[in-house]
Amino acid sequence: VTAQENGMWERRKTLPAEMISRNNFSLWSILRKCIGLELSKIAMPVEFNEPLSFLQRLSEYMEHTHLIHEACTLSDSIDRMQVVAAFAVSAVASQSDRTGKPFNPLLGETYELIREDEGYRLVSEQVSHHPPISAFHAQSLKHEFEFHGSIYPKLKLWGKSVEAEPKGTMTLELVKHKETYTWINPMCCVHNIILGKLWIEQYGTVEIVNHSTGETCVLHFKPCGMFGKELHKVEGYIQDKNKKKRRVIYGKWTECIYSVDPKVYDAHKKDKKTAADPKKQKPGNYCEAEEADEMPEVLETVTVIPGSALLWRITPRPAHSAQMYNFTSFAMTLNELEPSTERAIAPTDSRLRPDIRAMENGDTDTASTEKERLEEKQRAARRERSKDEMWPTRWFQLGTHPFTGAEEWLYTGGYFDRNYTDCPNIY
Ligand code: CLR
Repeated sequence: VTAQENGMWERRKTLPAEMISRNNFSLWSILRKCIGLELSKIAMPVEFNEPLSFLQRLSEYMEHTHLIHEACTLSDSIDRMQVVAAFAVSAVASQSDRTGKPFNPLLGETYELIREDEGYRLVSEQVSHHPPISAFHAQSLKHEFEFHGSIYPKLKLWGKSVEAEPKGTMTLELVKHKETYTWINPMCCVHNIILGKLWIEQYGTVEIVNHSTGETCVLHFKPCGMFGKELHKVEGYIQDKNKKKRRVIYGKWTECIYSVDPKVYDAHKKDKKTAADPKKQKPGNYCEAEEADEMPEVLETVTVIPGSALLWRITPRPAHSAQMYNFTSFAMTLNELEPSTERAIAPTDSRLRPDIRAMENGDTDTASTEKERLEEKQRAARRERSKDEMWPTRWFQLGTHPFTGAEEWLYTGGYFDRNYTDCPNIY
């Protein structure tokens, strides 16, 4: 008896079609004409896309929600912080090797994600077109946590690479502990847009603040550096409100995250320093300007310091991932339309976008014409609105973040009441 016959429905494990090779397209021939332009305004052939909307790609922050549930069960706030730190790292882990460009969401587009098995539901909305801003709000089904924020991906073309700064604050509230944590995600860089193989790097300092206790966690996402030694590494520490270091956090955002006592960490470092021979380092990946910046070979996995606790380990990608935009199993499911009839999604949901659907089915021509049609429809609607008329967002409103004091898109509620009569017609 299959799951279907059993009345049980299983999420799909694969996409309907394999991806189409990009070999015939030179990215640089398109981008060279666009130096200095804002990348979000550049019309790229659909061959460079992946069959997801940016709203769906952002939902991938939720893949490791079990960590939030785990944090909720811990009674010590430092213990909670270390699991929240693991969650913050895990949230960007699916970005590795994901060099497909998600579809720009249309203004007013929404995306919902209900995961009863993981105990949460999420809704997101494209609240601004220029600049592009996506707001999301996730809540646990049992009111244990809320996780929300907005992202304005600010893109810069830097010669051989595209740098994306994810502007926007992530806020995690643990209801039972009356705690609010905030942080800003690391930078994301796509290398080798002129020649060579595209690859993704994330770097920068992420500071997680527990506003209720004053405890912080500083995480350094290391740039790969000249010898590739630091590739994908994340290192940092948790300190209490008196600035005393309480835990060292280390690992790789592509693999795993550990926590260890600072004294144990320092002792281990000292031992290693006397043992290491600097002459053994090979200058492997120093590049001339006209060469590609190959991704350094992953030399070693994370060296575990005895006494460390494993906080998180990545879920391996499925075998067919390479033919499917390097999607994780989680990403494979995001554009699936659930057969259940009682779940009437909003008419603005990303799953109903015909261009993304066509691309998912391997029909690039339809994807391309539909994408153009939708974008033209959006421009026509723009012209209809008078100049000073603000776009009426439906589920989020601009307000003040109660902890950071900054301007923030806040969920106004009610999406799951499923009254969609006044939703805009964007498809
Ligand atoms: C990374 C995780 C951050 C939020 C974020 C913002 C911008 C995104 C980036 C993520 C992933 C990579 C991204 C980028 C915008 C454009 C870029 C999707 C999700 C793609 C890969 C650029 C492709 C274009 C090239 C083919 C030129 O928290």
